[in-house]
Amino acid sequence: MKKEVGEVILEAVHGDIASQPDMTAIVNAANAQLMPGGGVAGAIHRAAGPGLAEECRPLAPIEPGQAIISGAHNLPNKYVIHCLGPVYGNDKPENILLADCYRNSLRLADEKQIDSIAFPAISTGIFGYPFEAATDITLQTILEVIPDLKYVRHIRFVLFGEEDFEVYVERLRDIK
Ligand code: AR6
Repeated sequence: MKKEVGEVILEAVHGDIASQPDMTAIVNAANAQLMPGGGVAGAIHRAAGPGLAEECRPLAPIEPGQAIISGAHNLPNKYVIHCLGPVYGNDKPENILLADCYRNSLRLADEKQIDSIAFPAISTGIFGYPFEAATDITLQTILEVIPDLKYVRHIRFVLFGEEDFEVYVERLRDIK
């Protein structure tokens, strides 16, 4: 499912964030220590190999809402942007911190002249953010940032669950 917004293509796919070979950058739903974990972080570090954790170690810890960039090691991409989402019910205000994740990741990508970037649904797994509320914040933030982007022209959302994918399809369809 693709939607054009100005000069940018928004796309939702059902799949694995670590298997997006046509994207210049992928985003990691990281932990503060930037170490391998479960979910997205586990999949990314497994596919990247131990060099990714080694490169990230001196950049940790990061704060909720912050984004940093590294190489992609054995992944088929050029960069990984690591973002720490808020833990729902704990890191507050969680809607602002989640919006910061997407805003800071996109700004960093644009600074690096990255043309294409794939996001997972940050904070909606182990960190417990309700999926539909997180999706609304994500898309609202991205629509706010799009007019400022000079290089990013393709933003993909990679959803692991079929139902999660359907939520994105519906929300993208609703964008005027
Ligand atoms: N590709 C795309 N999406 C995925 C994948 C995958 N391979 N695996 C899970 N998801 P999570 P968080 C979905 O838990 O909530 C880690 O252990 C998943 O269904 O990866 O930000 C870190 O080390 C959910 O919708 O990230 C942190 O400690 C979404 O991706 C903590 O979990 C995010 O799930 C971060 O928690």
